[in-house]
Amino acid sequence: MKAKEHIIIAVLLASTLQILNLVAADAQQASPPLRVACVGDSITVGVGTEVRDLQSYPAQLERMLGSGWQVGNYGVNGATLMSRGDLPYRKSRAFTEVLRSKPDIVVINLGANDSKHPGDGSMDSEKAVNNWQYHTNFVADYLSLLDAFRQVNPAIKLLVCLPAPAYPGRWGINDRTIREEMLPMIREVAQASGAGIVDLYGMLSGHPECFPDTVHPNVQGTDLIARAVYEEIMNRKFEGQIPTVTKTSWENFDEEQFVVAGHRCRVVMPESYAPGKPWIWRPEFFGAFATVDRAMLARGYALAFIEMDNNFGSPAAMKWMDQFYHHIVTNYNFSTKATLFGFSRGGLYALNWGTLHPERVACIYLDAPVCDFKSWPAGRGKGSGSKGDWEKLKKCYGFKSDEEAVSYARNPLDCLAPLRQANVAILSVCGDADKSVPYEENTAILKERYQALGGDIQVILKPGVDHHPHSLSSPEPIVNFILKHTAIPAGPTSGNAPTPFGPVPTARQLAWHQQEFIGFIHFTVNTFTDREWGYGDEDPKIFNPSAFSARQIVITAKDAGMKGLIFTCKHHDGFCLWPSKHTEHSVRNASWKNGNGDMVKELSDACRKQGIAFGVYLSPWDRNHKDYGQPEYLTYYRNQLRELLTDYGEITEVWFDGANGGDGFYGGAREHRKIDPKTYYDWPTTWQLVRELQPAASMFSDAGPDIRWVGNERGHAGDPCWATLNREDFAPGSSDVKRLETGDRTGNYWVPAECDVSIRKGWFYHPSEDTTVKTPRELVDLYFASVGRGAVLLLNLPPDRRGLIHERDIQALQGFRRMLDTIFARDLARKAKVSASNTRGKHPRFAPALVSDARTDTFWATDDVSTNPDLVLSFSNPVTFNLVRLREYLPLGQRVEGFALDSWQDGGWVEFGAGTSIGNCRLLRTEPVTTTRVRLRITSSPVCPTISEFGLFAHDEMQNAF
Ligand code: FUL
Repeated sequence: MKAKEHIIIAVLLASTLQILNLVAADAQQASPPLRVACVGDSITVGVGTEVRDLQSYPAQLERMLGSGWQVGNYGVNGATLMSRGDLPYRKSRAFTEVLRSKPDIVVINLGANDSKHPGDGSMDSEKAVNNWQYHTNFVADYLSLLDAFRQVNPAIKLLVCLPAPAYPGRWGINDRTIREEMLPMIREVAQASGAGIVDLYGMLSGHPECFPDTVHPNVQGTDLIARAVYEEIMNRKFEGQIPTVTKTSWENFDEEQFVVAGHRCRVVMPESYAPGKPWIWRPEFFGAFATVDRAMLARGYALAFIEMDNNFGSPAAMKWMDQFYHHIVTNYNFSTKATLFGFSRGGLYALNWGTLHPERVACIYLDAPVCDFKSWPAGRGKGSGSKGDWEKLKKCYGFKSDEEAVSYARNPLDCLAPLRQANVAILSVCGDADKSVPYEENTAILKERYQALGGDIQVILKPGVDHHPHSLSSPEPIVNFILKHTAIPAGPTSGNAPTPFGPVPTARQLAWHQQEFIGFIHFTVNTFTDREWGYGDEDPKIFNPSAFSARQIVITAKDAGMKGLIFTCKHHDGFCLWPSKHTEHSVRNASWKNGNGDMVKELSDACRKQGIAFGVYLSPWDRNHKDYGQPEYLTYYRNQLRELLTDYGEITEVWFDGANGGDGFYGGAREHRKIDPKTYYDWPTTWQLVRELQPAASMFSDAGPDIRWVGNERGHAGDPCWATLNREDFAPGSSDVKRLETGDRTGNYWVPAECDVSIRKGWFYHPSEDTTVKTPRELVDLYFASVGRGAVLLLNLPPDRRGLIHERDIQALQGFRRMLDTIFARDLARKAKVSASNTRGKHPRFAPALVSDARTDTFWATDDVSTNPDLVLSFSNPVTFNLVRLREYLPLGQRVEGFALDSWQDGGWVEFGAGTSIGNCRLLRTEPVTTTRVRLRITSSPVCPTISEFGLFAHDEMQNAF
């Protein structure tokens, strides 16, 4: 905040708070920050936003208020204002903390949970909570709460919020009760106590778009709340009409403008998105020499921009870029990998940010880039430099002298290794006669160093060209470079795609779907004690695999076709397979490698080397830890998670097990500890940590948020198996397993199922279970019951006491792989002529033939009105098959609810199969069918279908191959 504004705010506040003699600017400079305490329920916590510590209303308020202020979030999920409510705020720890913090201002947003009563059927009777029965205490309870705040600071400013509306009420929250009964009571409280009112009810009425789950505001909603509170603190009236997102346009494309971290941002959206929602991020010079930007927009890429003029890729700019990236990935669901453009000084931003987060970068296109600020703006080489810019650069990097600046060791040219490690490809387009940013001092060195590291860099040198013009007269090579590295094949660029239906997968979920088959590795002290659940008192010394080989494990998995591995870094016994700084109960005290081993490191490195993904399992239940059951344990758990998500490269999946509480060692207490799985773990906070540290990682639990447990450990998905779920009805370790198997057709989140099952009887290796290894055919059946119903198969391979996958398991896996490869070796549909009763806009982009082009990013679609179309595969000679594979195009949601299959027999259609959900993949085994025509009929779909595959195969029983 500027000094002048600061003084004005201080003056306003001083008058409100009746604090005298605080207004002198000098005194204000030295005074401690003014403290605002935000007291409330889940809306204050930020439930409903993706990144709470940035997007909850208190976080936004703190940014608005700027320096000199401190805003504390004291929200408590589910809290009630009334002390006889089911979760009284006054009994929470947060309340004690607010009092202890002696705030200058308290903002109270409570009441929604007090409105709960079962009267109007908005909640099922099982969970019936009746808080409103105590409503006669509401005013008195509110006044006494305000009194408690006044007692710790008599000069306190109190602001009471009229709760936000509910669209309609859920979880028993009753909108009518709030509107008709509670609002007048809160007004009465304000009048009696002299508190100010923030009218969230009025401001947010008529804005259901701010409440995707009907109760919790999204980031637009929390932004409005923050503004209203801000204005009230400043004693100004806020009408709530300032839109957080301004809809504009750029070159006839829809554009949205908004503010992140105080910087103006813009996102230009393509007419329809390419699969995975790829995006171009220019950190400087939006719209200049934009030939490539236009070409990419036409191909379905979005353009994104945060204005950071004159910051030269400084460390501060990196922080704003981080916030912007979070905003884009979470609010727009764009790909977690950005394509960075670095024009001229933009090179500093693109390369610096890419180096910090190489796993978030698809590729980098540079154009006459600055790769070392000593060349420009310092002008220490043969270029002219720019004196003014050099001064600005020193200031924003915080350099005190020229010497300090030129000895800076973190120019992009000095830090290329992380980009290389993540295989980020770079293209640089330059003029060889650039007098401002000389080629020799920038791209030439970049090329030499990146190549020396083994990096992929391509340079297009324009003879005789100076710094301008940028780009190429024909942008083809640049466009192709981007297409190649974002894995989007060049294709038709127009045609109006159908509107997505219901919840759709995020980029991270799409990447997870594509894996289809992954592996679990269960390994810990149990392997040496012959148990399934360790008690937590095991001597770490017993962990001593005699011939552990991460390579053998990873290669076994990869050869079986697994696209990733999830490792039990810590199971319920609490023993950590990495040397955690937070406990002694780890490999550091094992006999293995004399305590010098780190198995998480070895396995994650091996996965990366073999090109498969790596995920972590960190058991929430810890039978070793003394604090298990107490709040302190949560800090321990999150510290461990932080280690795993920081020190081991990219993590694609984080697995939160539902098994919880019971007997254990617990630091010597040896007792039974019971926790409430719904409340103890405060999952939203942990989930947020994962989002911050590994935004591309999918999180698994009974309640998602990204992937759900399938409800059984047999490896079977339900039939149907919907990818959608009302995930608020679930909590890790507390769920309706039948519903997890099928999902909720009308679910409001995309939370697809993952089927975990072990290749043997147990999850850990036991010699006595060598005879229980599943046969190849059993494994194929599991594949059909999981992948074949749209889920991912997570198959456990337990290393034995040597630290190797046992020979019997390997044999079974090899047999399984051979069977699958044989089954899917030949898709008979590839040679069919394909026709359909309807093709969307008769456009080739949606042609029926796209169902058999062996690609999942193309699809057949029909006009919006055609919801029961059919599609026919015709063959010149009869074909015989007994397996059908169908796939929907997931980015547009799960659309089909019923389908049937017919074959042409003796001059008529005969139905030979039918089903309900399709989703990512539906495998249907049938009796052998011989025919010249096969028909797919969509029998039920609320909207036009989008089908990306219709394949015909012959499975093992027909081939007699096994
Ligand atoms: C369960 C655990 O209790 C088992 O030991 C195993 O880790 C399995 C994958 O999840 O809940």
